[in-house]
Amino acid sequence: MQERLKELQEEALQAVDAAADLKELNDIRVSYLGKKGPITEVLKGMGKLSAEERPKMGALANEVRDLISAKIEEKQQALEAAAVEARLALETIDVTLPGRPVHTGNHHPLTRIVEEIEDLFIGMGYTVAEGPEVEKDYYNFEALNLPKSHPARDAQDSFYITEEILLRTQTSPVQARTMEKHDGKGPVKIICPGKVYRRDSDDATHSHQFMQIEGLVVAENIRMSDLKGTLELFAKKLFGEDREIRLRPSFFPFTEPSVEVDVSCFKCGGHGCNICKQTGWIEVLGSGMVHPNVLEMSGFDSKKYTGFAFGMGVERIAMLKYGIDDIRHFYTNDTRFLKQFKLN
Ligand code: 2U9
Repeated sequence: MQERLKELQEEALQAVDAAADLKELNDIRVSYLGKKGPITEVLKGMGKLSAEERPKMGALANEVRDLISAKIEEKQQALEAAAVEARLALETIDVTLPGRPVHTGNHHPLTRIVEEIEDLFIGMGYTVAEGPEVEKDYYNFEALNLPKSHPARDAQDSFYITEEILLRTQTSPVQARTMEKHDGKGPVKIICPGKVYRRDSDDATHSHQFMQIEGLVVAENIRMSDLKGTLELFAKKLFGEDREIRLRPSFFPFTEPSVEVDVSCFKCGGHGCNICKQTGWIEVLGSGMVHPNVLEMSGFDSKKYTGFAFGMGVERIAMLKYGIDDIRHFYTNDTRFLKQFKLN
């Protein structure tokens, strides 16, 4: 019996040693130490032993069982540690490998210009006002001193929904609506960015849809010098501190007097080059003192209040600033074009 126990011990320890994984090890535990295992089987024969030998054999059997059990435990820990090691090796991150680049988008060049101009005017105390793109003839034309028969309407032919409703040709109706809401009380100090529409043939410099930013200030004692100072600051901020502006007389139905505003050429500094067509000046916006008719139609007393207004095409500003040669680049969504306006 003693020999049989030693034999079993030897066999079990070898099996434990050879076990390749936790499942195999568990099978060994069940087969050697389980209730139907060979050790239990041997112990069943103890009845045949003398009273003297029985406790010795019992002690030996327990010793063998404990030894096998301890070896299994030891092996289990070793196998578990090896499994963790293997997993760690598999999941090792090579920190010296360059990371995968994350492709991020960027703002559209027109958005960039609009936000830059908005920030500039917000800094001067203006608020940003928006309004509908599908507009009433009244706000788009009538309230801006362009009655039905006015010849200047020809220059802004639009897409009509009905006789009285059209796609706005300028953002000026937003100013007219804002003034109306003010109930004849100043000050009004707003800029209005947005899309506008005109019946036009598209080419490198014309588009039937484009963006404008217009501004309006109405208060007591607003003078032409306020207009000039504001636009000079605008030109310097957008095109460089060394820029100067020049006002040329012009005509707009909604302003009187009206001026076109040129900025000294940012490329040649005013000496003459291909950008400024050898003149030293580049036209960037239109402006003027708000026509008394416009003030009155929107409920302001033109004897008490005066104001100035200005308007610019955002595409034109962006084309000048970034050297873009075709307005259609803005609308065709070619990522090779758009990516060039990524900051940093
Ligand atoms: C109100 C009163 C006056 C807005 C103005 C211009 C001059 C102007 C053009 C620039 C290029 C339009 O995009 S463009 O084709 N705009 O020259 N706009 S003054 O005057 C207003 C607007 C609203 C109530």
